[in-house]
Amino acid sequence: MATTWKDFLDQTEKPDKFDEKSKEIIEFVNFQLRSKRHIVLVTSGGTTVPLESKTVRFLDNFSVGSRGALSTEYFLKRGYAVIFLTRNRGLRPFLRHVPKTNILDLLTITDSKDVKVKPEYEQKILQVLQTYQEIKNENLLLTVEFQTLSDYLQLLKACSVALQPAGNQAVLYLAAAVSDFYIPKDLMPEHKIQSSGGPLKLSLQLVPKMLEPLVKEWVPDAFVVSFKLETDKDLLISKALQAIDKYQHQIVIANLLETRKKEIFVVTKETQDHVSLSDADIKNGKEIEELIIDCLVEHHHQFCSVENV
Ligand code: 9Z3
Repeated sequence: MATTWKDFLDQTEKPDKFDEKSKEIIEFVNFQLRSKRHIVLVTSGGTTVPLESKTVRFLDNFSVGSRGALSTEYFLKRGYAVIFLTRNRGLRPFLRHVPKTNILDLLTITDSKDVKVKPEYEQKILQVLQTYQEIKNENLLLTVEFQTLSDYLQLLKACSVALQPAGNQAVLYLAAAVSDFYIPKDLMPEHKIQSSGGPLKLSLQLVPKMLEPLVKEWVPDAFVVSFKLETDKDLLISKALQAIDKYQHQIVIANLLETRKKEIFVVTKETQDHVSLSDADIKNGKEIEELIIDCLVEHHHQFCSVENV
């Protein structure tokens, strides 16, 4: 059973194509460093926790990856390059603006048997595609996928270590909803759990906190933003402050499950800022991630200027 982060990472398998993905991440970071860009790692979506080695069943959580996908777009708008570490079926930046979830509903076949976007969607698709292609042509967005908790943590370490040379130009924006519990390999059944065994009792172990090595060892000079999610508003700020105190990173964004799309708190050691959308903002389609990123970019610039004095 893993009690430290090192044991956890040693005892869990690396995700598929890990070496290939790590190489891609390093190359992407080096490219951005040569172009003198700020780089942000955005983590997004929920991690799964397998119940069997040959996995039929797993535990999952509510996160759909909106926070990560929307924030990625606003970071790109502010000139940051983004490594988007996302759950494989999570919401994607840009794609989220495409009006239909089934791509086939967007298309039509012409008399000459060509495939075309239906006229009513042309304008919208053109707009989204133009922005997306500009981002891709300038190599500003790298998408890396995970599914399980261990995939996520192995890739989080790979991304963090790759960002080390970026020093204080790197931002880590840890919005993924990461499980606190897991079943270690040595306690996990190999095959599908049989219902003939009667009601299922699960015993889950605690996942070692990765924010600690991330801040202290993997990217010690970076600007680190973690998220604190609660359902009880009386716990929210105190838990955010505890996290800052324990891990000594720069910012915790505190949010409640039910109100996360319209209000958050930006918590630092010294300050607590309430950031929220007004009714008029909501009516006009404004997104809270735009306000979050504006606020963080300001904090990051200040962090870089203090560090560079
Ligand atoms: C968040 O709090 C994110 O804002 C949400 C976004 C997951 C609520 P959606 O993906 O939701 O847009 O549907 N992320 C962090 C959640 C988390 O696991 N935090 C840990 C904790 O609260 C600390 S790292 O203890």
